[in-house]
Amino acid sequence: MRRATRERLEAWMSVMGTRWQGTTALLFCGMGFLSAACSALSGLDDFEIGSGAGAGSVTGTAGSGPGGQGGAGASGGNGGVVVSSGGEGGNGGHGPCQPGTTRSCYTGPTGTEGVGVCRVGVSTCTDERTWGECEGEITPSPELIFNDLDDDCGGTTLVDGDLLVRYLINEAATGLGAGQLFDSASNPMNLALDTGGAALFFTEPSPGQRGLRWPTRATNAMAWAHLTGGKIQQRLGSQKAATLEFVLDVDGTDANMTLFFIGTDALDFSADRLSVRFNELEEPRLYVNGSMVGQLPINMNTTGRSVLQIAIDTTQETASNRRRFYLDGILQEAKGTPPARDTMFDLASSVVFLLGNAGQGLRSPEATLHYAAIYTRALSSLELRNNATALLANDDAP
Ligand SMILES: [Ca+2]
Ligand SMILES: [Ca+2]
Ligand SMILES: [Ca+2]
Repeated sequence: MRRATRERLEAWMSVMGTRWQGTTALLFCGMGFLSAACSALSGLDDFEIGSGAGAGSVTGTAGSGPGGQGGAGASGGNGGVVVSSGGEGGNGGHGPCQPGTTRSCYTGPTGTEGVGVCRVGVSTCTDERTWGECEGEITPSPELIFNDLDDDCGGTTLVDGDLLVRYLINEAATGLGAGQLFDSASNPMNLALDTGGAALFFTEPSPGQRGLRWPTRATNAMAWAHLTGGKIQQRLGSQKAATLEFVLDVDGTDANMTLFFIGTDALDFSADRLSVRFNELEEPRLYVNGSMVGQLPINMNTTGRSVLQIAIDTTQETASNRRRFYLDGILQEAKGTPPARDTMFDLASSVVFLLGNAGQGLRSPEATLHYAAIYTRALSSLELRNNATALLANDDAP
């Protein structure tokens, strides 16, 4: 590659009637032409250019790219002699190295090293002056193992990949605490607390089980945020799959009392685009684009603190698989007509996201919400069971 570049440049210069000379070439480079070729020339003879090397120049610094920074500060000399001093290549690069030397390395996604089970490894410089395999590293693996370890290295023993929002609801043991719910997913969307006249407060019935308590039914207390342009609209809008995950303890609901609401009008529960609300039998129902598409035929007033998970994937051929309801990690037979195949979440005009509800008739349930999360895909049964096991043990720091 390097040879070919040089040959091409020599041929071009020959055509131009110019004898190849380093100085000329470097001046030429200094004019900013053919920067990639110049970068290659600046590394003549002594150095391999990193696979991610970018533009260089006679006075410039090394190219940077996916291969990290491979320094190549160059000074021109007569007769085409180019003296370069190269820096050490970054992670993933193939810059020059001193045979036998070692460095730490990591090939997993940025930000996962040192998190959970993930560890950096060691790479040794080979006789060919390139960095060898990264030995001993541990990179993320699917979070499927019921082992109390963070296998996918996202910070919890839960599935951390494809997470959209996660509210651990551990901000305080009592009272109102920070006054908001913090989203622990990336690019956080925190929720403001509207107490609806003090009808909302933090509680901690047991260690590791902090939650937000609605002490009476039919209030307008809620945690909420504007959606417009935010990550929920961006990553869930027009998609066909998601997982909704809650830890909750329901004490009383009336028809249409709302646990979870994404919709166009906070004051109207029927303006929902994606929501979970209860029927008069205290059974949770899933609504997509304003239609009821699934119902868990279990009175949640009888189940105590529970993990409720709803996995949605409208691409599934089998209708019942387009929404799966799980209670404490166990798949349940659901009622209601599943969504039509390939239904997409219509969030184009959605404006608010609520936990609890300020809607018609003041429709927050009497309940404690310990945890809420959204994923951007339908988690597998194994993943849901893994999460439920962890959340039942601790919904504050799973
Ligand atoms: Ca694990
Ligand atoms: Ca994890
Ligand atoms: Ca909690």
